[in-house]
Amino acid sequence: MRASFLLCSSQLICCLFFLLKPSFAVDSLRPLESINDGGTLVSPDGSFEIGFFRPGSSKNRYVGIWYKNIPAQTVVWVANRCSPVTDSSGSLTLNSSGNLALLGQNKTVVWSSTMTTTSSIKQPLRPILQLLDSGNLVIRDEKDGNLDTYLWQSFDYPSDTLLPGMKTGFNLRTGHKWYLSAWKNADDPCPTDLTCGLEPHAYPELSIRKGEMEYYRHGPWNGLHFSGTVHLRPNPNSQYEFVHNDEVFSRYYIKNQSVLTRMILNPTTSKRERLQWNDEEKTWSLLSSAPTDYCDSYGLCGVNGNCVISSNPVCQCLKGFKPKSPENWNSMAVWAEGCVRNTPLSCQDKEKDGFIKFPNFKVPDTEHTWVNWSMSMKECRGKCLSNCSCMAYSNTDIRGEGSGCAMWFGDLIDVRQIPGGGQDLYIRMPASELSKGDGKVKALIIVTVIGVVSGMLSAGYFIWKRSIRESSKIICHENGCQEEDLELPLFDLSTMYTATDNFSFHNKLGEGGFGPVYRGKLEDGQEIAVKRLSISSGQGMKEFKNEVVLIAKLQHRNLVKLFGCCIHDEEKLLVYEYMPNKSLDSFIFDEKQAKLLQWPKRFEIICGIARGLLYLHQDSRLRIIHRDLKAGNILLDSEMNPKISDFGMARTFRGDEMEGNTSRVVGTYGYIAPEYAFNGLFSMKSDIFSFGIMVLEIVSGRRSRVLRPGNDSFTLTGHAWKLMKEGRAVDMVDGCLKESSNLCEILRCIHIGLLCVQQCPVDRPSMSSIVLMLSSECALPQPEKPGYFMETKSPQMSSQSSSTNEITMSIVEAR
Ligand SMILES: *[C@@H]1O[C@H](CO)[C@@H](O)[C@H](O)[C@H]1NC(C)=O
Ligand SMILES: *[C@@H]1O[C@H](CO)[C@@H](O)[C@H](O)[C@H]1NC(C)=O
Ligand SMILES: *[C@@H]1O[C@H](CO)[C@@H](O)[C@H](O)[C@H]1NC(C)=O
Ligand SMILES: *[C@@H]1O[C@H](CO)[C@@H](O)[C@H](O)[C@H]1NC(C)=O
Ligand SMILES: *[C@@H]1O[C@H](CO)[C@@H](O)[C@H](O)[C@H]1NC(C)=O
Ligand SMILES: *[C@@H]1O[C@H](CO)[C@@H](O)[C@H](O)[C@H]1NC(C)=O
Ligand SMILES: *[C@@H]1O[C@H](CO)[C@@H](O)[C@H](O)[C@H]1NC(C)=O
Ligand SMILES: *[C@@H]1O[C@H](CO)[C@@H](O)[C@H](O)[C@H]1NC(C)=O
Ligand SMILES: CC(=O)N[C@H]1CO[C@H](CO)[C@@H](O)[C@@H]1O
Repeated sequence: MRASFLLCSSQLICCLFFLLKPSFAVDSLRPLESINDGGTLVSPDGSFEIGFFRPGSSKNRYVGIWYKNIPAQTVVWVANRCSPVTDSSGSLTLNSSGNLALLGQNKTVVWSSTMTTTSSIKQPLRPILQLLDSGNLVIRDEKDGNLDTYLWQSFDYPSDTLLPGMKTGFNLRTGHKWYLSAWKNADDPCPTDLTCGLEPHAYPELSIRKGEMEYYRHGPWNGLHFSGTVHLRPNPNSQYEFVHNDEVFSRYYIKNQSVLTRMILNPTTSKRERLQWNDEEKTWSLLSSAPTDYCDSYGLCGVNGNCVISSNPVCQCLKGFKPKSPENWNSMAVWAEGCVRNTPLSCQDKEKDGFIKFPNFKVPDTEHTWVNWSMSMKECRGKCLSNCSCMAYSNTDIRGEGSGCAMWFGDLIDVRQIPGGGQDLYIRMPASELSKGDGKVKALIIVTVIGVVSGMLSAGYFIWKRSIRESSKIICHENGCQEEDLELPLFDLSTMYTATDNFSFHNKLGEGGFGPVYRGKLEDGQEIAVKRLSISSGQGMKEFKNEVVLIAKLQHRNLVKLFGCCIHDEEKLLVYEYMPNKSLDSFIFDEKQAKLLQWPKRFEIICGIARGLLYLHQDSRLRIIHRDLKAGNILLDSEMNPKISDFGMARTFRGDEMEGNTSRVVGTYGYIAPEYAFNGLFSMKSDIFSFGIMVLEIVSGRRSRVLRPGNDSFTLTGHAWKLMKEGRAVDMVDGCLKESSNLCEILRCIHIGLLCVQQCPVDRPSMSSIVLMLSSECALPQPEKPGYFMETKSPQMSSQSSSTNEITMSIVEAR
C-alpha cells in the first residue's frame, strides 16, 4: 500500500520531516532526502508522479515521470535513459548544492542533473525539488521569491514526449536545444537517432530527422500552423505559440486542463503523433500524426518538383520548370534529378522578372533563407526582385493581411500542394514565362479528386506518350509481340553456367510456373536471378518473347528489372536483378517471418504494389494486364520494397481496348477473378481482383486458398465480407499486427481489398482510384458481395507442374 502524504495545502511552506521509506509518496524533496524503490513524488494536483519504473517487459529500472491518474502507465520523461539501474537498489537524492543525483548499484552515480551555467553562479540557499502540475520536475531555491526561476527543470531535457507548455526549439545565446528523441523500443528508453526539433535556419522550421537525414519537414510556423501540416484539424482546445527572440521555440497549451494530451515520437512508426486520453475507453486515441502520406517523403520530387497527392504520378514540375531528365522522369518515374527552368533567369534584365503565385503550398526547405519578421509583402517582393539569387518569397505570418518576409535562395526543395492548407508562395519567373498562357498566369493545379478524372488524365498522358514513340515498333496480337528494336543484352550460356555454378542445387531460389529460378553472380559481382525455362514447360517461345519484350520496356521501381536474356538452342533464360528478401509469401504466411513485417512496412508494400500496377495499367506505354498477380510474384528487395515479377502471362492492349477473352485461362487459383476463371474474360479488373486478394492476405496473414479445415465454408473473401458486415473486420487482422498498429489504416485496407474483390468487375475500382484511396482519407463506398463468397466446386483444373496451389496453372474450362 502506498501512503499518501499530501497533507499540506500550501506545498511551498510545507515542512515535512519524516523518514523516507519505500512506498511513500511525497510532494517535495529537500537536500539529503531521497526517493527509493517504491517511493514517489507527486504533483500538487495529483496528476503526475515521479519514481522508479520498469519499461515494458524490461527488468531494468529507470526514474521517470508518468500520469498518476490513468490506468495505462504512460511515461512522459525519463532521467537515466541509457544507464538503467539493474537491480532493486537505487535512490534519487538532492544534495545541498541543489544537484539531483541518481545512485545505482553500490552507490555509484548513474545519472545527475546538470545545472545550466547561468543559474549555478549563485549557490542556492535552500534547494528544493518539486514536480509541478504541468509534469515539469524542477529544482528551485526556496529562498528565491520568484517562483518561475528554476535552477534546473526536466522540461529543458525532453525525452520522447512533448507535454503542453514544453518548448521545441533552441536558445541562440547558449546553444541549448529542446527536441524530442524516440525511445529505442517499448523496453528501452535510450534515445535513438530519430529526433524531432526546430531546424536553426534563418526561417526556422520543424522537422523529423533520422540521424543526419532530414526525413520529414513540418515546415516553418506561419502564424496559424506549420506550413506543411496536411490535415489541419483546428482544435479549439489547444493554442500554439511561436517565439523568436533570444530563444526560438514553439509550444502548445491546452485550454481545458482536464483533457490529457501529449505529442510523442513513435519509434515503431517513425511518426510524430498527437494523442489524447479517452477516459471512456481507457486508451490513448490518435488525434493526428505526421508524416501522413507519400508526398510527405522529404524531397520526393527532387528540386523544383511539386508533389500532388491526388494526381498520378504524384510528381510534376512546378510551373515554369521542366524535368531535368525527361526520360527518367516520364517513363521511369525517377524524380530525384528534379526540374530545371524552362527559361533560365538572367540577372541582366532582372527588372523584367516577376512572380507567379502558388496558392496552398507547403513552402520549400528553409535551409537557404533570409527573414525579416516585420516587412510588408510589397517590400518583400521588391527585396527579392533586387537580389538575383532570390528564387521565391512568402509571408512569415499569413494571418489577416499577412506580414513578415521570408526569401529563398537557390533551388526549391520539398514543395507540395496542400488543398485547403499551406500558404501562398511566390516564385520568381523570367518575363517570358509570365507572358505565357494569354497573360493570365495561374499556378498549375491538377487536383483530381475523383479517380475517374485522374484515369482520364492518365489515358491522355498514355496516348501522348504513344504518339511520340511511334518510331519503335511493337506489334502485338494474339500470337505474341514482336519488337524490332529490342535492345536487351544477350548473355551467353557459358556466362550463365559460371554465374550459377552450373545451375547448382544450392543456388536454386525456387520454382516458378515455368521452371526453376537460380541465384547467380556475374563476374563484376552483380547479383542476378536466372529463370531457366524448362524445356517441357508450357512457356514456349511465345511466352518467353512476350515476357522479354514486355518487361524490357517497363521501367518502374515497383517492377522487377530484367537485365537480359539468353537463348541457346532449347535453353531459354531470363536474367533479372536479384531480390535478397525473396517473395512476399515467404513472409506473410510464415509465423516467424511474419513478425518481421510489421504494419507500416506491410502498408508500404501494399502501396508499392498498387503503384506498380497503376503503372502497368495506365502509365506505361502499353496497357498491360499481368494476369498472374499473387503474393509469390511480389519480390522484395533489400529494403523490402515490393517489385512485381513474372510477366510470362502478361498481355498488352492497345489504348482503346479494355477487355480480352481467351480459351486458355492461366493464373493461380485463389487469385483469379471469377469472370476470368469461368468465362475466360480478363481485363484490368481481373488484375484488381487479384490485387484485392493480396491485400486481404497481407492484412490477415492467411492464404486465400487455405481454409481452416472443418470450419465454416467461407473463403477468405467471404470471411472478410462477413466480418466487415458484422463490424468485426478487426478479427481477421493477423495476430502479430495487432499491437503496434494503426488499426484505422488496417481497416481501411480491408475495406479497399473488399472493394477490389467484388463479384461484378464494373463495381471494382480502378488502380488510380485505389492509389488515391490508399493515400487519402476520402470516404469509401460500401462493397458488394465478393467473388467466391462461398467455397464452390472449382472449374476443372489441370495443374501443369505440381499439386500445390501456389503454382501457376492453366485452367481448361468447359465453355
Ligand atoms: C552535489 O552534486 C554535484 C554533482 O554531483 C557536485 O558537483 C557537488 O559537489 C555536490 N555538492 C555537495 C555539497 O555534495
Ligand atoms: C558495482 O557493482 C558492480 C556489480 O554489482 C561491479 O561490477 C562494480 O565493479 C561495482 N563498482 C564499484 C565502484 O564498486
Ligand atoms: C473539459 O474536458 C472535460 C473532459 O473532456 C469535459 O468533461 C469538460 O466539459 C470540459 N470543460 C470545458 C470547459 O470545456
Ligand atoms: C525589417 O524590415 C523593416 C521594415 O522594412 C525595417 O525597418 C527593419 O530594419 C528590417 N530589419 C532588418 C533586420 O533588416
Ligand atoms: C542576395 O542575398 C544573399 C543572401 O542573403 C546575399 O548573400 C547576397 O549578398 C545578396 N545579393 C545582393 C546583390 O544583394
Ligand atoms: C561446371 O561444368 C563444367 C563442365 O560440365 C565443369 O568443367 C566445371 O568444373 C563445372 N563447374 C562447377 C563450379 O561445378
Ligand atoms: C471472344 O472472342 C471472340 C473472337 O476471338 C469473339 O467472337 C467473342 O465474341 C468473344 N467473346 C466475348 C464474351 O467477348
Ligand atoms: C473454427 O474457428 C474458430 C475461431 O476462428 C475456432 O475457435 C474453432 O475451434 C474452429 N473450429 C475448428 C473445427 O477448427
Ligand atoms: C526482413 C528481412 O529479412 N530483411 C532482410 C532483407 O535483405 C537484406 C539484405 O540481404 C537484409 O539485410 C535484411 O535483413
